Amino acid sequence: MENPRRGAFIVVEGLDRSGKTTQVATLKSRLEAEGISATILKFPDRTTAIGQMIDSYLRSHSDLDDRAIHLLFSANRWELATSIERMLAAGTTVVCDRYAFSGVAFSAAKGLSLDWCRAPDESLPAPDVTIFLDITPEQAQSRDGYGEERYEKQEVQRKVRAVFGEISCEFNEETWVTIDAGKEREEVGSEVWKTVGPLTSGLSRPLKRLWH
Ligand code: NYM
Repeated sequence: MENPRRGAFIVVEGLDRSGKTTQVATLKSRLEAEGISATILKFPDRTTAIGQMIDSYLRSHSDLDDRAIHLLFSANRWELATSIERMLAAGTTVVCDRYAFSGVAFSAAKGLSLDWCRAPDESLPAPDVTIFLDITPEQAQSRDGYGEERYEKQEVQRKVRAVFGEISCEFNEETWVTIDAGKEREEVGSEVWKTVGPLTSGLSRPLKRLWH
């Protein structure tokens, strides 16, 4: 029988090297320790054919027009939209490492308009909460691995952070939670759990759509 309460859709966003991947993995373990079925998704999903084009672009093995790569990032989310909905309906909590907000922030930081950037993601499943791991570009730069991929430059990250700030204004404090990710990993983890804990009993309200 289908679970009457759906799983929660949780998105974790942030600048490059803000600790998203670590926090997403910690969150999944915590959810499972509580007996909650949880799946991690990561965007870009570099395993699909579209994802491989994105991967090549991010590693600077290929060049693409700014609008073309933006649309590929969005298409990469659309390829997984139906499976996200199915997992949520089956009662699984979906934790997503980056989503459409990264899509808008990184492309708008290049000078594309916010409206143009938002359009291709319109009607994707909307997260129940977005956790923004906030870090300064200076803190990010001091972390391991920084600078390996396209966009990992302070001036780009500064612009991206500013666009994330603009996007956050459209949400209330229940749907967009900013956490200082410059703190110790464990402290960030407990703040993440404070946000996610109340959603773990499942939700009966319907899933919303971007950007409504
Ligand atoms: N990125 C990610 C975008 O430019 N648009 C998007 O829609 C998404 C999901 O790709 N610099 C950028 C942000 C990151 C890079 O990095 C992916 P990572 O380390 O795989 O999260």
